[in-house]
Amino acid sequence: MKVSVIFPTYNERDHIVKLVNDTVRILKNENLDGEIIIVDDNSPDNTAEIIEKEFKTSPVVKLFIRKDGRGLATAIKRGIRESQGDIVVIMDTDFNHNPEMIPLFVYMSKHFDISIGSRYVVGGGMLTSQFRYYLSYAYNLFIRTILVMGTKDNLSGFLGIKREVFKDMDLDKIFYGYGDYCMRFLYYAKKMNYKIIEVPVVYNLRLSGESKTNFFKHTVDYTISVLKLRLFGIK
Ligand SMILES: Nc1nc2c(ncn2[C@@H]2O[C@H](COP(=O)(O)OP(=O)(O)OP(=O)(O)O)[C@@H](O)[C@H]2O)c(=O)[nH]1
Ligand SMILES: [Mg+2]
Repeated sequence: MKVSVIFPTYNERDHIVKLVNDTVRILKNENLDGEIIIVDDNSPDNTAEIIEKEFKTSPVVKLFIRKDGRGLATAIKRGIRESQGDIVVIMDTDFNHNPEMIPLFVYMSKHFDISIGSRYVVGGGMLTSQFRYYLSYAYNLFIRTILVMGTKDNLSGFLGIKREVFKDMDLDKIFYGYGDYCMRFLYYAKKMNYKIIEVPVVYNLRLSGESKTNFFKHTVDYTISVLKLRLFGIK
């Protein structure tokens, strides 16, 4: 069984080498055959150059640089298309998501089609301020209610997915925008009756660098996405 770990990067120069090395070590310790797919949007801080220099000879690290446009969800889509693993793991590249959880996602794939790294089930949480935690909890409650989702963390962004889930999926209709791809993906998966589990994860603080999330703009965009999904489904 092969695992593809997808890392979308934009200005993550100070911790990307550590993240890749940690991930390679974690996969090796668990005897997991894996590949690391990095999709960088030509980051002005030279993230791609650093990766190229450090992992030029690595057989498992594959770097793709996009020079025409930017975007988190389309970077992940490119990563999925370039990947070959039986299980695809999607995660942030700033240590918000702990790579030590990857083997658990792989284990879960024996029983489930999709694992969500969830902040809102027992054992999960966020090391951010209480304010941010409750704000994101309340917003996720809104999504869950409007879309009638069984799952609690529909904006997780930390996912383990069996390849066959992508088989009949039109990636272009789901992987656009920013973190809202996650709710579209889970909405689709629910409609298709895939087996989903929420695994508790703790959302850590980013290790260094700056956030690319514009909370006001993204909340407006996500709300439009929720309403569109509710009214029209995946179109
Ligand atoms: N390729 C690519 N990656 C992106 C883009 N925007 C964000 N990312 C990556 O998406 C992930 C999430 O972005 P962050 O800036 O960490 O957003 P956040 O996690 O909401 O904010 P923090 O909690 O402050 O880290 C990170 O791994 C980013 O490098 C983009 O336009 N292109
Ligand atoms: Mg982050």
